[in-house]
Amino acid sequence: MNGPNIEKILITGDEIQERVRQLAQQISYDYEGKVPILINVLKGGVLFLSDLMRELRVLHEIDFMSVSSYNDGTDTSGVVRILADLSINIEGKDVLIVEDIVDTGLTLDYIRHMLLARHPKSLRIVTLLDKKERRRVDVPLDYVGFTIPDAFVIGYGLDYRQKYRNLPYVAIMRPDE
Ligand code: PRP
Ligand code: 7HP
Repeated sequence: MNGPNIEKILITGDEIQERVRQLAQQISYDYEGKVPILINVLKGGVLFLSDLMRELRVLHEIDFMSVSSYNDGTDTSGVVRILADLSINIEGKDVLIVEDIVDTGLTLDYIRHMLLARHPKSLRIVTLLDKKERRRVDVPLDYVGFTIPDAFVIGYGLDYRQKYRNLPYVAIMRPDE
């Protein structure tokens, strides 16, 4: 198997697991007595969701949406496509969107408005990675794992041309890859 062309490991697997535990602790505290619906944005967010939910100490449900804005490369197309919608009604529910990364913010801004139109009781966002410098639309983030620099990253769910999602760490990819 050809390995990825990695410039450096930005966040180790241990650092991710520790931060996920801390986020889960905070979320469990904030949602005590509630049963939030965790909405996972496929495909990148799937590793983060599965680790996060195992650490949560509140009852919760999960559901999935599939969207895509990065066609096949390292830059956003700017057009968000809904590939698959939720399977449950979120009206009157406490909703927590679980994302792997917020980059330009275009994806999340689109999803957030779409979900708000369905009248959830509350809507919050947790993202593992926040690439702040690249933001084009302001999106309110309630829980952030790590703020990262403006570099293309792979691993822990994040892909380059659909590959490398399985890496247990987050790494910066060499630009010439
Ligand atoms: C990635 C990521 C976020 C989005 C962030 O999804 O999972 O949803 O890009 O970028 P933005 O803030 O610039 O909109 P992608 O479209 O690559 O799909 P994937 O999760 O299947 O990899
Ligand atoms: C999307 C995305 N996917 C993989 N790596 C990154 O750095 C990314 N930013 N936005």
